[in-house]
Amino acid sequence: MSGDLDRRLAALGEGVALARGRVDDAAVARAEAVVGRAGRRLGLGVEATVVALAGPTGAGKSSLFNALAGADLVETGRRRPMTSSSTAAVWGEPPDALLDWLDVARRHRLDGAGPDGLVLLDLPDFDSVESAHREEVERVIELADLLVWVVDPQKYADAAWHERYLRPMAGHAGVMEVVLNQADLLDDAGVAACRADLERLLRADGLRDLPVRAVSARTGAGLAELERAIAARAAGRAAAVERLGADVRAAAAGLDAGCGDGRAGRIGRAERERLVGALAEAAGVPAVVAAVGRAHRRRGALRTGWPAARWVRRLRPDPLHRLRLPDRGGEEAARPSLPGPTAVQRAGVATAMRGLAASAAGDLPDPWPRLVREAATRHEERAPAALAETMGEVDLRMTAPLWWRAVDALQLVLAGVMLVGILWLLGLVALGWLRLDDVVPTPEVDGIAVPTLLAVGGALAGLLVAMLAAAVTRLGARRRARRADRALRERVGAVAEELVVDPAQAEVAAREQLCAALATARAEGRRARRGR
Ligand SMILES: Nc1nc2c(ncn2[C@@H]2O[C@H](COP(=O)(O)OP(=O)(O)OP(=O)(O)O)[C@@H](O)[C@H]2O)c(=O)[nH]1
Ligand SMILES: [Mg+2]
Repeated sequence: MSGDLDRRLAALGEGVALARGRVDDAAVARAEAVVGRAGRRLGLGVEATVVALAGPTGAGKSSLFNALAGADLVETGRRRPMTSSSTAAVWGEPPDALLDWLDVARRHRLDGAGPDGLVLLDLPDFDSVESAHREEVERVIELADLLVWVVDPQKYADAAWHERYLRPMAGHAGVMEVVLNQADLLDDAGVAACRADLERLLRADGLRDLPVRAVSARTGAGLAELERAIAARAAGRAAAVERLGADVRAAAAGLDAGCGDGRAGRIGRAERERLVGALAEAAGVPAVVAAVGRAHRRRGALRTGWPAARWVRRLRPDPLHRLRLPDRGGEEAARPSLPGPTAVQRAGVATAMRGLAASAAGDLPDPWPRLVREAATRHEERAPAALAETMGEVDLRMTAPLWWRAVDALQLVLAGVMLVGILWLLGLVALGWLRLDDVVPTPEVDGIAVPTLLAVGGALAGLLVAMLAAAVTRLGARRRARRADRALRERVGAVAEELVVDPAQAEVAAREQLCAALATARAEGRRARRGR
């Protein structure tokens, strides 16, 4: 039985860890206290049974305590309040450590026959003018294995008792006894009416199946039954486990945040793509892609363009270098200088993140839609800039195509041809000036002078080759831009997965784990199995 409790306690501990920051802090603290307290109590041995007599002042707790102990151990009387600190009556040999844990200074060891390992506690009143009394009562009723509430015909309807103690412990009916003392003051009909009324009030408090025992500490009526009931609990050696079980169930119920109904949704392709698109825009992917295309065209022109006009291209900087993006990417890449996201782009990212979170949360109940959204949008502010910073790590594969080299060589040859033609023509001009042009005949082809042919032909051929190469380079630039776009978006996708999708899904998974842990802690699994 305690093995089962161990399992439930472990589940509650897991639930506490999962609930922290997600569920109401006070409930988490309460559950954590239960885990700690239960660990201590189990460590002290469940063989002993701690029974506390609690109730309003003058109900007769101390009188009942003495009657059950069979000796006048504590003072009783008309002074209100009478008892100011707790007293223990101890039967058999409960561990000293347990008594130390209960922190009850006054202890009486009883030699007479009685349930072995029973610790009976007389408490001060809970409705005292003395706040110290109330604190002591609250401290001890957390620790006791069985709570015996002692009331009298005047005080059984006390609002403080019902509201402050009974209602919050509605799940603890199994570890409580309710005693209507001073029954000798009423006739039989009065006792019956009182009991019926109190039982009705208890039901209204949520404490079902909790019978009221009418007793009289003065005449001894009903005491034997009460004694037997307490002895039976002590002999069963299950009171501690039952009490802790009730505590664990109540604590688990306190942590239960929307475990009842509703199903999580699924993050579809469309939401992912919308997010990647929005992040890519905000991180400046289109600017990089455009720069890739332009850089390729510029570099192609520098290698394959008409040599005489290449210098014009050199005047403008390389578009990729201007963004401080490396050609091949790498971890050590410098921070690119991309423009930050615009307000519209930021809004786009926020909307996409929220949309994705809503899909992930599906129709989960509160507080999960909010928790999933918070998880998905945790990096909303930082994500675009963080992404932009890593753009340099993406390999843009900006290698020069081999054919550029061949065209470059061809252009050099053609430029050489043109140059030879020009020099030749200049030579002819010089000869003409020296009037030596008739000495050296100028060769001709189809009536056109060879030097002219060389100069003009070389120039025209160079221009033609440059134009053809530019057309092919343009196609290449388009392909490279597409490729870069894919690579960059892949990176954006990975980051989106890491910063948005995974946290959102982790939140949904946390709910599943929390709800499973709480179901185990509440022993619902066991009940369900039994029901099958
Ligand atoms: N008639 C009658 N009087 C009782 C009974 N039990 C206790 N009394 C009297 O009620 C008064 C209060 O009894 P206590 O036992 O001191 O009450 P208590 O609940 O311990 O009170 P506090 O210590 O102040 O919380 C005493 O005068 C008792 O003699 C009973 O069953 N019948
Ligand atoms: Mg008393």
